Amino acid sequence: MKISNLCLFILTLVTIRVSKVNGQSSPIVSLGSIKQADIKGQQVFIQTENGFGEISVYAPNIIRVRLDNRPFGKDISFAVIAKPQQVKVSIVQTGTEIKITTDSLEMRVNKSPFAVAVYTPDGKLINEDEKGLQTSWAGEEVTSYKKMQDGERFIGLGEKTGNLDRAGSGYTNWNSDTYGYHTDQDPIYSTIPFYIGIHHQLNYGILLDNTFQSDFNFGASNNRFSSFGARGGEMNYYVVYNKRLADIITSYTWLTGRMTMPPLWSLGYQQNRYSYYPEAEVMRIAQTLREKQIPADGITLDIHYMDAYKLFTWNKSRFPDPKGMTDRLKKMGIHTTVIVDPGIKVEKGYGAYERGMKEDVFLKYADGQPYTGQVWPGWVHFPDFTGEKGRAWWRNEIQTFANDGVSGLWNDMNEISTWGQKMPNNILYNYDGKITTNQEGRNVFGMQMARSSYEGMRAASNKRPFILTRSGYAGLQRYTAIWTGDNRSEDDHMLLGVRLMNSLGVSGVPFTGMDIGGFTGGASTALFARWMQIGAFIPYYRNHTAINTRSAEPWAYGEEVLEICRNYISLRYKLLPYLYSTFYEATQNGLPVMRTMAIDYTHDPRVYDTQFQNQYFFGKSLLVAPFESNKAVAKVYFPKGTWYDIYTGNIETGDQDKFVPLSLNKLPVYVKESSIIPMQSLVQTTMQKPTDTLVVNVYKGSVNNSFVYYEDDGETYDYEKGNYYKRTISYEPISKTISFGKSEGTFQSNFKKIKLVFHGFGLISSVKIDGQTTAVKDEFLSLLTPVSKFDPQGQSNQAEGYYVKTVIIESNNSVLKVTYK
Ligand code: NBV
Repeated sequence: MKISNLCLFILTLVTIRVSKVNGQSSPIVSLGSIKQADIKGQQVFIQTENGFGEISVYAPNIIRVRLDNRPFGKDISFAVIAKPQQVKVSIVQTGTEIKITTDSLEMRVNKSPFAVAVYTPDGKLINEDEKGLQTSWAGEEVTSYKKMQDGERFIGLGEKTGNLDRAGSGYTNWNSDTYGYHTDQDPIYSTIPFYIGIHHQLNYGILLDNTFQSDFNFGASNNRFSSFGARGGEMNYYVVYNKRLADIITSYTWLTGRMTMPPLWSLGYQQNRYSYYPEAEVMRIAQTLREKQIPADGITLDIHYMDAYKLFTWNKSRFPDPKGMTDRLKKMGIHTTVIVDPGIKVEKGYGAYERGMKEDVFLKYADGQPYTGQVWPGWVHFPDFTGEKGRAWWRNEIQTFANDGVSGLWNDMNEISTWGQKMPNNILYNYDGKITTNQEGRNVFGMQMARSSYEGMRAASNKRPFILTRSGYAGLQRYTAIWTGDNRSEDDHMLLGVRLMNSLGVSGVPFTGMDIGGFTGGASTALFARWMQIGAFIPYYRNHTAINTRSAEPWAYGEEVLEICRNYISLRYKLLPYLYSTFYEATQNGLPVMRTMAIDYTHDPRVYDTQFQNQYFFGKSLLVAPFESNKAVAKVYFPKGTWYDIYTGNIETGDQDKFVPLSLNKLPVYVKESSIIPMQSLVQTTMQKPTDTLVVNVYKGSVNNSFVYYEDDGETYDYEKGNYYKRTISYEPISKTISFGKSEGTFQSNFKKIKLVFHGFGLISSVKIDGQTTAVKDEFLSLLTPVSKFDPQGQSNQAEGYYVKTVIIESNNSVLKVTYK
């Protein structure tokens, strides 16, 4: 007998033994062996002893595996929007296996028993079924078991607590309202069943596209496998392989879609609390922001704006003239976002209830009675967002907000949250025509509510809406930003929030936020200051706190903290050109705005060290090191390369960690060598025009770099028709050149001049712009105004900063070449 046949024989024996335990048949049912496999184009249709398989090549580096122990049902996905590409693929079948080979990977499907393994084109193992376990069913629950590779790490899975590296942990996806959750609580609000495995200098992604309650095990309580499974439905997963981790995110967001450009105002500072009312209070907050020179772009109204919590109504004694108020706020440069909850009060004569009943849009039981649960308004029904009828109804209802001048919708309580938190499973969901139960519908409800909000607001005008959600499912980034719910005013929560957002980032969601300052409890002065600083470096910068907690506006903690807040909010506004371009990048390749160091330094073990795991990049250049507010000193890890302290210009050499002193005045932020960071002059709102000079900071380095600078009107969808301004800025240290590519698009840039700022270049004797020598100036650069109280060195009012060389360039739209000596 040939060795391979002998192996097969032994393997078959093992399989038989697995399905028999002590001579009795096992309750674990696997697919068994392949009986028939038909190759059709890029697909293989399989019949096994106990079920069915369908393997489809979606792209050279993406393969979908669909398995069931009964004939496949309707193929519906709320996550995946990509259609299989035409791919050059060879599919070869022998007596023992089916080999699917593309330019980027090879999948080998073992016939007896059915098992899959994925390899790189040069034969390195990426991922394989755990022999003897493969995919199996325990009752309705289906699970795929993958061999745990030596030293394998796991990141992603969206909004999940715990460490960056999830090895040794297990997680469940079941969207839940978890007020004041613990830092290791699971599940919380949102489901993204996508993770990235990392081992042996390789990385791959797996998306389990199944909306039932799902479970992921990365070696929790076992040393044999990592597994993913769901408590019903098909095994339906996508394997993604790219050499670079960043490209896996790009591939994943090719499958599940990317965000569209956010309104520029939504990147400005947002002031929030549960709840600001009446109108006079809202206006007082807005005026105070302006008086105290705290740049801001948004105010958010929580549930008290409604009449008895009835959706689509205003409490007229608190808000007699909503349109007038939103207009007045807009004149001050402030946009209004209102909270929307999905529960519609059951009350005769209440318009939304009457219309919803008439149009039959509410979730119901099998006997046709609408499901009734209890939330803020009392007993309510819930629109079924998983069906087109429910979504269309909502799109229409929310027009009232657009008419009232509301710019953003904040989708809350959409897990679905009900008092008691135990929705019965016999509630039916439309699920795009499939009709299913709460078991399959729940996890996708929140995302579909946010989708309806987005589509409704988009239909209302050509203005980009801001949509925020608490609950979601894979692909939510197409419609909405997400925030991490009811966190606590504690140091651990601040840092957990950073990890939650970093994890959402590698799971395809760039627009994320957390309640700055903490929702429950009250932050200490130090914690509040630190949190407000970190907030300047997260995608959605919103301060929020619960009802009956202490005030948490930037001025609520005294003069020094106010100055710290002003410093960092102002810095955020100056960084807007960099941030907006980073968001543009997210729309193009799905890369997040907030990036765990694992994206760029995937195979550096120190990135996963729990003392460094919270460090992250804001965009591609800024390394942020967040620490507890009570620490006086902490270790920062500098990955390979050279790093600049953003405040002092001091150089740190990478590939080592270093103790740095901490002060409440300053958040440690470093700039990666060769970075290009466009900035602008300070404005108090994004509705105010900055000066006409774009400040382009270049940090000396040893590697080539480029930055895609992007600008548009910041508020409409005209950019989709080409009305944008885009140019690539490149830096080449060897030839000592900084060049500005030809601009693309029809939009006229707001900036007529470029101020080029050289950081770390030492003496520059001459700079030429397109061959013409130009004047070089020395300038003292200081990012923060001094706040004396928290300065440990007592250096009081000395502004921290350093000298840089600058040149002014008259900008035009054609190629510009700057050389320096
Ligand atoms: O609408 C009130 C709150 C809101 O402020 C918070 O941000 C949400 O996460 N909402 C939850 C309802 C319940 C709060 C206990």
